[in-house]
Amino acid sequence: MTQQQSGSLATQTIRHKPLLRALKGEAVWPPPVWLMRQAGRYLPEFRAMREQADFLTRCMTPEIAVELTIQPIRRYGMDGAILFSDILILPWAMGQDLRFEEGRGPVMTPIRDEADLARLDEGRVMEAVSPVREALRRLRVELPAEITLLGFAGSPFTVACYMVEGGSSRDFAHIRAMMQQNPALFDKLMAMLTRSTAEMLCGQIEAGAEAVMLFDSWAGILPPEAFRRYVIEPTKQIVAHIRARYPDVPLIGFPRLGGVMVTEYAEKTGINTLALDTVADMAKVAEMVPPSVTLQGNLDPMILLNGGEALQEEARRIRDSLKGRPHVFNLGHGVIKTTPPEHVATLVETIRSV
Ligand code: 1CP
Repeated sequence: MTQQQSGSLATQTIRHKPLLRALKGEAVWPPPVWLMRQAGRYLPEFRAMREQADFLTRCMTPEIAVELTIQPIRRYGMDGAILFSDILILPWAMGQDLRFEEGRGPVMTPIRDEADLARLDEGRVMEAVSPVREALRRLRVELPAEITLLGFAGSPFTVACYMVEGGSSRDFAHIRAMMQQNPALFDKLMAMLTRSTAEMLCGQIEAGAEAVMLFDSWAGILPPEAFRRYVIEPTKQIVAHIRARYPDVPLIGFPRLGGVMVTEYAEKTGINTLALDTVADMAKVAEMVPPSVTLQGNLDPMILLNGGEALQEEARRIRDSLKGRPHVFNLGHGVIKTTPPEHVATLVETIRSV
């Protein structure tokens, strides 16, 4: 299908897609809802599939990735389906090894010097992620028309954190050292990630993603100047690259724990939607960013886990505080794996009963 054709198809169906409308800047009421990590271990049907294949196999087998993407939609009918995949698929596609260990999370051989960097190959990315595009193509066929299909990637800085640390980290000692002691090497890695992230996201859009999200989960560890250089600047480049090819596809940015820097991020990067973490006062941020920017967020995942009256009250408070403003209801971070599944049903019902 050409871009022209998919564009006109999108205009025909957009009326029925509340999430896509909100991401494009319309104040839809009640706000559409989806949740970060809505596919995950809190769902018994997800745990059942988990025994069949390891994490990478699940991401790279279209049948499985499609099923895991659809599971939460089947149960709760969220307005958005986020592709089941991971931000670390990109470094894996470049040739860095990756495995997920129980209790430890992702484990990779770290990138620390020129020789490590030279072993990575941007040229293999598109071929390596072709099963992801196949999953998106199948999802566009299988999902009900009113549900918006979301693609995603990690932002270059957050992906670089995992690549340089070799997995999760508490103090990010190695990446901080590289930024200060070998900025030329770090810049090279960031440039490589910026290019390939933009390309990979264009590939996801071409395969059927109707909007894409950039997860910058560790943006908040940087001081302001570094935040401008390693978070705002690469995001701006990725947005420009995608927008030149797909001007109508909305882009969501999530500069987690970015504090007051999020307003500058919203103004300078060109993203359509600013996703906010739990600590952000959504109504205050709404006063500080242009009214055309949609806000996404930001219920505390702990409140969802604990449930009860407090869950309904807090969900309504956030929803009502943004009435009249383009808003997508979400959490401030991912669903916690011990969350009772019925709390998610309560949340979706609460948001929709007005
Ligand atoms: O089977 C399992 O238990 C593996 C757990 C798991 C899952 C379900 C991982 C490993 N990744 C995922 C899926 C995933 N990851 C999605 C799928 C769609 C959905 O949201 O339902 C998405 C969007 C991500 C994004 C992701 N992966 C982020 C950004 C968002 C965030 O949580 O901050 C990050 C940082 C990762 C890295 C990662 N992958 C997996 C783990 C356990 C981690 C985090 C490690 C850490 O805390 O440092």
